[in-house]
Amino acid sequence: MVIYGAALGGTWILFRITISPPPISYGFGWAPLREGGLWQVITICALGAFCSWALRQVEIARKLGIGLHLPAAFSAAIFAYASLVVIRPLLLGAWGYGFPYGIMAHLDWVSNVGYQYLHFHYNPFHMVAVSFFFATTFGLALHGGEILAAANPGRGQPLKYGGHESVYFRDTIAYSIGELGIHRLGYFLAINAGIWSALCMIISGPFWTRGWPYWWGWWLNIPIWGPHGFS
Ligand code: UQ2
Repeated sequence: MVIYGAALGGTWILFRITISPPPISYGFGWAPLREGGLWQVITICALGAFCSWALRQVEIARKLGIGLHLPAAFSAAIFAYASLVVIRPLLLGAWGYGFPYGIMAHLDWVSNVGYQYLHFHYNPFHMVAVSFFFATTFGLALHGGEILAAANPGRGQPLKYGGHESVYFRDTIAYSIGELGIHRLGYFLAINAGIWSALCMIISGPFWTRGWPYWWGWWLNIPIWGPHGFS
């Protein structure tokens, strides 16, 4: 269907191929295939595939007698996708609010929606999401570096392990979160990155329609600044 949609689109330049959702005027109705109908079918198939995949992960985890952490984490990613193409469009009144499928097209959508709210970095939930993304990459860099360091002690030297890893961090920053702890932390940080990303989009439009910088008016208007405030 993606290739069919690309064939209808008038370009085979990879970066320009676009499969757009229906115009807003279709509301929640079905659109003809070439006017967003393909996007609707592709979205249903994508969500069906992602959810089936999550259920398959549950099946395999149960077979192996292990926890359901992996499908639980994957569900955060599905939630982030669904928030853009189902939840937010449902709250706004039309499938046309979903993002278009295409390399430049989806980037343009992100840029346009960002400027619609003047400065998206003032969205407090976006701030939280970005902080979680940064913390995730920081944590994985620390953990990946630590594991590779312990696994590569130098030619002829014995392999190092958990004890050395904890001591390394106690010596450098006076704290080690532990072998299991770093994985719990990574799991927490990564899932929260997805969840807060989804939430920062769901609140943009359905619950806040002005520019995000104006949201911070509450801070300028609190009475501790005196009777005149910042105005
Ligand atoms: C750690 C530990 C590991 C690790 C890492 C740490 C032995 C092999 C990376 C250190 C992690 C810390 C101090 C938490 C950093 C905080 C954030 C928010 C990224 O202690 O135990 O196991 O890999």
